[in-house]
Amino acid sequence: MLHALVAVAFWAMLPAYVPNNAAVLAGGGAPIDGGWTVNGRRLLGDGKTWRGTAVGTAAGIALALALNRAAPAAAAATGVSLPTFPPLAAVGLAFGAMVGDISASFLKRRTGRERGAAFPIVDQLDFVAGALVCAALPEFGWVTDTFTLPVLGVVIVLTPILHVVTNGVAYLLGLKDEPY
Ligand code: CTP
Ligand code: MG
Ligand code: K
Repeated sequence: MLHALVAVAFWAMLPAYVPNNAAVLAGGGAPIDGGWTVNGRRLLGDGKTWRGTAVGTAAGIALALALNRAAPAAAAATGVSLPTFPPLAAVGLAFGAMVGDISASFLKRRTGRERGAAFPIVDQLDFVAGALVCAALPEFGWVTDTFTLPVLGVVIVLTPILHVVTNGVAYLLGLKDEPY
């Protein structure tokens, strides 16, 4: 029972998890805010780039399409009914994860946090909120069918743990400047 919930939660959120990690690998180049400041603080900061956002979104969409192909075999192997991603849900999850992360940077700058500063809980769940909202806009029924309350509960508990572990590993590998 719990293993099925965890499997569905992880599977359904994967297209939203991967964009952040792909953005870290691809990041660099022109910042989205073009250096703009508001009240002396950057609108978003140098950590949110066009390239990171584009590559992150593309990676999430590509992963969703790969999961769609793998779903029958994965379901047979695990005995768990795993969801497939309608195209607009795939785009919403991947792009929404980036939008959530970018929105958090906007909030960080407005609250005086410099680029790279930690913002506990927001750092760990911003992309979940962005992904679910942006997937629900075009595919509301799919989101409510897939992310039932128990699945959503697992997502909210599991995501911060995964986030801390993957970012810690990326930091140790020298891919990321901070371990969060
Ligand atoms: N990145 C990017 N574009 C994005 C998101 C991330 O290029 N849309 C890259 C940047 O190189 C960024 C790194 O991934 O520095 C780590 O991402 P993150 O921790 O989200 O950014 P921070 O540098 O910590 O900046 P912020 O304080 O605004 O979150
Ligand atoms: Mg950071
Ligand atoms: K972040």
